[in-house]
Formats: sequence, structure tokens, C-alpha cells
Amino acid sequence: MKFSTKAIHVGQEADPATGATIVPVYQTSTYTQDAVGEHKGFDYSRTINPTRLALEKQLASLEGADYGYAFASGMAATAAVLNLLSAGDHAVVTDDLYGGTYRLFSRVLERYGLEFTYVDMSDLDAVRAAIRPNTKLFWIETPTNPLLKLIDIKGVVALRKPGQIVVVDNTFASPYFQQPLALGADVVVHSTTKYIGGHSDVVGGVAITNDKEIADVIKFHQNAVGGVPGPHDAWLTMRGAKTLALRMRQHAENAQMVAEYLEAHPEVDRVYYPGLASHPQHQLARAQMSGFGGMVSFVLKGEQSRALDFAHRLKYFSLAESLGGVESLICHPARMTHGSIPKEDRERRGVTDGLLRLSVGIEDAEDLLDDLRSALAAVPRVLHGTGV
Ligand code: P1T
Repeated sequence: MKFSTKAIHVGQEADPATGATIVPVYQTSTYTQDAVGEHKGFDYSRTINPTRLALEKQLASLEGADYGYAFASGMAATAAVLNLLSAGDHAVVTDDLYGGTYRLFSRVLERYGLEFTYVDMSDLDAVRAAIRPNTKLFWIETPTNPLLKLIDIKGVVALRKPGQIVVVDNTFASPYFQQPLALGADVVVHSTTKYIGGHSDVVGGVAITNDKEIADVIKFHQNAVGGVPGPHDAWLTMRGAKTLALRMRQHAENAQMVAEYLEAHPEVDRVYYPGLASHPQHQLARAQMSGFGGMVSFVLKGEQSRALDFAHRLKYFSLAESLGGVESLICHPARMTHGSIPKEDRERRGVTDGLLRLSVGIEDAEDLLDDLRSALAAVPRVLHGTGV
């Protein structure tokens, strides 16, 4: 079965109770049992819910996996995967990553005795050098948030020793453009809030694996800790995911046009997009991904304060956190999504006050380009005179 067929059919057989073609929202917390322990496989909705189960099957299939567990948010999915570690264990983490993931690791999990080393994982020598005797996990985001760096998944997998696991946060690429398990990773995590849900109307997460032992631990924690999505959120996410392939193709097409437009503009200093030939890891992107996604970051020339001035002048790109919805968004990572990373660390990693991040939506590309064109024309010039 091919990708879109899975998205529309796996886990989504007609409802056995009624024949409903579309999986119903099983808005129930509990299930009536015939006798104690005698039931139809469902006993309590934190543990199992038919709507959530359908979503889990659908999303696992999109990553080519046997097991998937849905959570109330991407962070809840991440926290569940980190439950694979115990106090004293160490993880090597990409130094460019979602600020909330950094916050979870540095301000919550370090207090529980886990250790984290942040390195530029696009440099495999740096990854190798960060490995310690107690290293148990490699945490990869690729492309990274917000600098769109690429990490060589196969390269990191080749460094993995028995007992260590490689986890890929595949949120930016989506399973349509990148299949980390096929490249040897052990676990994939998504914030389904983003491309998978696709309509900015629901928060969710998922953890996916082919490894039964790992799956059992994640499932145990899903139930024991309880960060599960409600049935209606599961249903919205499942509905969104049906059109993932169509949307991703349009996101990528629009983002390529936007990235090329910005790169050629005299007011733009630098553009980060894996689909540009100028991206330092464009070849790796071609090898590892089947498309380059919808996220584009860039820096304007001149004072960093121009960034927010520019962002406020846009009409179709809303100033908002998050990404991956059909509508275009613009974000100022330093003050928004990555504000929880201390300024010094953030700037050392390249997330400066001048950086802007676009989630390029699937509106008509000409309208998006016009919007960028007008805003660029309206910000006070730096190139031809007085500066800002
Ligand atoms: O927001 P939540 O569903 O909990 O997902 C967290 C998360 C995990 N991983 C990546 C790569 C992410 O980008 C996110 C959330 N990111 C944003 C809200 C953002 O605007 O970058």
C-alpha cells in the first residue's frame, strides 16, 4: 500500500458497531463490561480508546512501523520517549532544536538525573566526541528548528552501539518527505500539531517504533503517566493526516519559490532552506529526504530590529508560533519559539534577534510572493542610503 492509501485506509475500516464509514469520535471515558475483565478489548480511555487507536494505526503505518502511541502534545510524546532512560543515563542532543524540547531536557529531566550534551550533530565527529560510557540516546531533529540544518540519520545510526537508541523528531519533514526508521533510527517522534494535523486546530504528538521492547515501554508510560489526547483531538488529527501528501507537495513547492525569491532579493542577507543549492547540506537533503518541506528561515540585511518591522508588515503570514498548517505563519524564534533558550546559548547557535522563520502555507504562491515583496519594499532601506 502506498502513502496516501495508508493515510486514508489504515486503521479506518468501517465502524464494526454501526458501519459508519468514518471512524466515530468515541467520546467515552469508560466501557461497560459483561463481567469483571470481560469486555471488547476496551476498559478505560486513558489506556485505550477506539478513535485514538485508529489514529495510532494510521500514523504508525505512515512511518512504515508496527507501533505508534498518540499523546496530548509533541512535548508529551517526547517526555514519554525520554522515559526509556533512567537517572544517570546520558543523551547526545542536537544543539539546534525546538526551544520547548531544550526546556524539557534542561529544566525538567536534568532534575531527575538525566544528562544531556548539546552538539552540532550535522558534524558527525562532534557527535562521536560527545559519546560517553553512559550514553543511551541520540536525539536528532532534522531539518532542525529553526536553522534548517540537516543531520545525517544513517551517519548517527552507524555510531550507535548496542543498548543505545536513535530518536528522530520528524516534525519538520513529516513522514511524507522523510522516513527515519527506514534509515535505521529506532524511534520517530512528531508534534502532530504541525504538518500531520495540518490545520492549526489541534495540539498532539506521537511516538512510533518498530521495536517491540521500546514500544512496550512507551505504551506503559502512555498509560502510567497519562498524557493522552482526547478522542475528538485524535479524530481531528486523523482527518488532517489523510491529506498529508497533497499538502506537503504544495508546502514544498511554495517554500522553494519563497526561498529562491528571498535568496535573490538585495535586502536579504541569508536564507536557510534545504532545497536551495546554496544550502551547505543540500546533497544530504537530496539523499535523505524526498522533498525539502515548507519551512524557510532567513535574515535581513542591516539592523536586527528590521526583522520584527518586516514581520508586522505582512498580510498573509500571521505572526504566530507553530508551523505546518495550511496558512502561512511568520515567527521570530529568539523571542517566541526559542525564547526559553538562554540568550547567550541561543546566539552562539545562530538564533539571533535578526532571524525570521516562515512556515510557508498552501495559499496561492503568487499571493505569498506579493506579500513578501510589499513588506520588503516597505521596511526602511539599508542598501541605498541612510540605513535604519
Ligand atoms: O507543541 P507540541 O505539539 O508540544 O510540540 C513540540 C515540538 C516538538 N518538536 C518540534 C520540532 C517542534 O517544532 C515542536 C513545537 N514547535 C513549535 C511550537 C514551533 O513553533 O516551533
